Amino acid sequence: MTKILVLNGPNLNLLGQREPAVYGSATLADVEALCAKACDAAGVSLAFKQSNHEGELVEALHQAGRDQAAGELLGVVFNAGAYTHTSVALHDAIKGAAVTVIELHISNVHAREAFRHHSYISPAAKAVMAGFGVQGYALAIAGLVQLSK
Ligand code: CA2
Repeated sequence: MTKILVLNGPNLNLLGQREPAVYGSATLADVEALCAKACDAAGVSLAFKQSNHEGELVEALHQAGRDQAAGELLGVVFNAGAYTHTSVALHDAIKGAAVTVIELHISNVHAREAFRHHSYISPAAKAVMAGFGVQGYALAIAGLVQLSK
């Protein structure tokens, strides 16, 4: 069975604990459960990771590129958190690993502060989703499966 990696960046481990008006009340464990359900429905398996460290996210993208090249992975649903707006390293990792990435944001970053309007991930991503709340993860999984058909 092919796999999808859902990869989450810094501070997303705090989901459900603060800022419910922006990010909702679901925890990261709730997000993992909804991703598992979406993957089950699509007939793919789920790998789910979160890291607060840029280098660990780079390593995860490199491994995802190797897994995709081996035919074991469809791609990555990636919420890079605040590194979205700062990280040339993550941009380069996606390009360098030649991995299919769906960029995902829980909130509509374009309706928020100006510093959230620029993404280093978008030019390297296959598709971009923002503003659907945590249900966006399920939509992105379904979209990634569609793209791979
Ligand atoms: O909307 C998104 O998914 C973001 O990627 C979330 C990032 C933010 O920096 C991006 O601009 C948009 C922040 C994730 C931190 O999440 C928290 C959740 C609860 C409490 C504090 C932070």
